[in-house]
Amino acid sequence: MKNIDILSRTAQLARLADSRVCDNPRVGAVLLHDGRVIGEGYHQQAGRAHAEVNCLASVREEDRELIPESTLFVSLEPCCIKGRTPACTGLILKQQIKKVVFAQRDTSDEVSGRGAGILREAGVRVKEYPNFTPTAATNANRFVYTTEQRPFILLKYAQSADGLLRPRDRSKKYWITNDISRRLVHRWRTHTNALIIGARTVIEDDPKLNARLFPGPDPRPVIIDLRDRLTGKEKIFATAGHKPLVFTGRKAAKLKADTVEIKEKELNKKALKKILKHLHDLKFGHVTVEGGAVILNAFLQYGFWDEACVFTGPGRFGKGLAAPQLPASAELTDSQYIGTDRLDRYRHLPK
Ligand code: AOF
Ligand code: ZN
Repeated sequence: MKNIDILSRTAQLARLADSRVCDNPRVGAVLLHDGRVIGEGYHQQAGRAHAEVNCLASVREEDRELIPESTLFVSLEPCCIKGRTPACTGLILKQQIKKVVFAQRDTSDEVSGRGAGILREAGVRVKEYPNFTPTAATNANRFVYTTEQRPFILLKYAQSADGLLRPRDRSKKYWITNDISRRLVHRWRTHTNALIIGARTVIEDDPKLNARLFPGPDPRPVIIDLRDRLTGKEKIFATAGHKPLVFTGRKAAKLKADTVEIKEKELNKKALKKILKHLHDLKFGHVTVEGGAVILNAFLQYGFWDEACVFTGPGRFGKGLAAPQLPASAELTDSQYIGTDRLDRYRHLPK
């Protein structure tokens, strides 16, 4: 069996983790003995066991004596610090594992390269695959969180076949995407720490913003209301899984929400930076921006985004509000049909 095949499995395991990993990366681990997988695990929640710990704990009693003769595969460099949990390098040495294969290095300052160094110094054979793409994707939120000091930002919106976000006649009820696409969006919601939307979208669409169509944790609703439009009677204050967080211009807002005052009345670069800093400090590793157009365009204009998922439905509106235009720095990575909807995924190319 090739090393990259097992690393692919670690990436699959990593992807099982939902938003409870918060600011931590999603990590998967596999223990291989003589071509046979004897253990598997992934990191499920910040503050709880790391992937390596869960992987070793999964080994059956009769296989435990094989642990020192096995190779441990991890999607990320094993940590070497006592953070919220003990160092994985300590566990690897204690279990006398002699071979470790991992993909990318951890970008946390205290770990980067040091985890691998500690293992090598102790005589462990370590092989790294820094260019392995499936794990680069699962580590991306941690990379952005540590290097940019902000959460990983996913932009998500749906447009009509003629490129509009909504019809001109706002009184009409409309759906752009089908049931399966909507369920997929709810699954994504279990993988993100916050859903960011503008006050205008809250008032006009009155959304619930939870993950009701898929089992898993709800994201925190984050509303940008720099011009103080919310009244507090909107559905979101009663139905969301979590207390909303509102970035507002007023001093003492009477909303059933946590409020953070932002002095800028425009969603300019300074205001966005303050908002992102606050979300970083809340240990949100991944956030999703769902609209409307003003909010999406602001994140695009200032380059605060990492991935975009764009649904295009089969219907046409004729006249209405134009969907955002993605810049030349957006690279199409995947395109697929979900029934009659098309889903295009883009990544923001690094500068
Ligand atoms: C690993 N395996 O499964 C994960 C790692 O606060 P803690 O204890 O969760 O430690 C945080 C550090 O561990 C930080 O460097 C983060 O990137 C890394 N996450 N490391 O060996 C794992 N989730
Ligand atoms: Zn660890």
